[in-house]
Amino acid sequence: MLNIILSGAPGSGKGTQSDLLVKKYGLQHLSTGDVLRAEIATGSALGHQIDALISKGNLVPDDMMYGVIENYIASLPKDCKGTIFDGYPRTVAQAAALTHLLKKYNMDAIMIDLLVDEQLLIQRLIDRGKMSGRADDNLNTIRHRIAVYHNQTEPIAHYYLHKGNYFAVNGNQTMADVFLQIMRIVDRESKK
Ligand code: B4P
Repeated sequence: MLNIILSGAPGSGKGTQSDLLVKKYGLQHLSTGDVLRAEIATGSALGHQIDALISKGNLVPDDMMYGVIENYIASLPKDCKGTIFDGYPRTVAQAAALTHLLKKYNMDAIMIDLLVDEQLLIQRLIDRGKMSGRADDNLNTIRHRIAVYHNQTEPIAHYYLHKGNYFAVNGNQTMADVFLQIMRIVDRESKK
């Protein structure tokens, strides 16, 4: 079993590469962004709280995310080939929580970090915003999300580097070329 944390700045291609990984390797896929947007769509009180944070480009609190991940891991099928954690963890506290939860089931995860130049991130998200209508895909919010990423998410690279589970990928290339790099890592690591 191989669990993969797909990390990177907003617009780095986490969702895009997750879809390719699911098709190629038959892995489960948890996108915390999708889970949060689904809660917003229900119109619940919790959804309103989440919307207020996401639409300004802020992260949802760690304790709120913990419940989502705990329930997800507990509900994984016994014959699961592994999970792609797309956009989780986004803070060092979330990384420590994930290690703890996976350990309960004798599991671990590798981190694949999609590294993309800032100008390209901004361009991709502005382009996506024209189609998706996502409230957080506008220039001011994108800039704030990138700042939040540098402050809160980037430090998790050191956490996984220290654990010996960190792999960087050049995410500036085409979707297919980024996927080739990821496949090389997954094929090698899944044999260990
Ligand atoms: P997410 O839904 O995770 O999304 P994202 O970071 O905006 O984008 P992603 O990296 O998936 O980019 P995509 O593939 O779509 O997060 C949204 C928000 O939810 C966060 O800001 C936060 O508020 C909240 N949240 C989520 N998880 C959380 C957590 N754990 N804790 C707290 N809060 C949390 O790619 C973007 C665009 O680029 C697409 O249009 C795609 O087609 C294009 N693209 C991708 N790869 C490309 C390539 N190689 N070349 C050209 N274009 C490419």
